[in-house]
Amino acid sequence: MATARACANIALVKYWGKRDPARNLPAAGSLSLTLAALVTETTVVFDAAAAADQLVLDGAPASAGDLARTAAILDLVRARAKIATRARVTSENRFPTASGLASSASGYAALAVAATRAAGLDLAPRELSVLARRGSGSAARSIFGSFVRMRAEGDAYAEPIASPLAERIQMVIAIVGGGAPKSRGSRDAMEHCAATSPLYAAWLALVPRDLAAAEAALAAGDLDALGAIAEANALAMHATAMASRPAIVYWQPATLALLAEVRALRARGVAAWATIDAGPHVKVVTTIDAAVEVARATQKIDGVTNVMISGVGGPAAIVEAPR
Ligand code: 2P0
Repeated sequence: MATARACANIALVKYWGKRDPARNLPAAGSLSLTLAALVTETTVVFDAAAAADQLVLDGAPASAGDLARTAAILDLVRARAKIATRARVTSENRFPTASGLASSASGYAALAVAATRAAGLDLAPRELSVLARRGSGSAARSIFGSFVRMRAEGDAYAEPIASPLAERIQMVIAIVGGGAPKSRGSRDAMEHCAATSPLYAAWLALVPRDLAAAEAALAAGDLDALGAIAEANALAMHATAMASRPAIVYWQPATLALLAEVRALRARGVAAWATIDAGPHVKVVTTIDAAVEVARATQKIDGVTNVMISGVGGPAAIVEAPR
């Protein structure tokens, strides 16, 4: 058995589209920040007495879909370790309650680390990243801490990027509630965009340019440049989704109000740039110095139900059992 912990991540240059859905290979690269406040802890026990794989998520038996996706990762681990034993998996999201945030990135990263160790394997981080990617594209990035780039080529793995900005960047996460219908899952939405959005080709052409500019900003320690790219890239992803037929619109009124608030903060000289994933919530790139002011400003917006401040998270790791 083994237990592992992994942090979620938020993309600054988004992953939106696959070149091979069967092997879950992304159509383009992406770039993210791993967040300390959003942690998943997963335990895997290979149990000779178990007749089938089992998954308990946040204390309750998982859906058939989640179990099948987890069993697919366990199958890859078993093939590599040359074992046939079934596993009992328990996974807990240590996210603030009702955060409304997806946990597949931290979840599959923690699963990859715990399952390989429990099977007696000792994989390099890059191999763990490839394995986590089979569960969820964004999970490949959660193997690493701080700033991470995902490579689309070949086996599609992630790797860390050093930047002086890791010392001062923070993220404010504004959760938009208000009884909105559940967002369309990103896996299905990406496929729909690729098939129907007239902007999808332009999106794929844009990503390498945004990646190059974001990496230059990270190397130079230029938060203004990084923030501007992150906000523009997220808006381009959402424009692509909105142009799909029928449209995919993740935004709620509070999402737009948050975008306006972030622009107003910036106009006052506050370091703040918005990014939005496959849902209505807004994540604000900011600094340690400005985070509390940004959090206060976003908390006042109608429809915002919860606000968190997160620092930079570390890599996925085994949790050693107390002796
Ligand atoms: C991202 N998202 O880069 C983008 C931006 C959502 C919006 O990665 O199908 O759950 O499991 O590989 O990783 C969410 O997609 O997709 C995602 P799959 P995943 O963070």
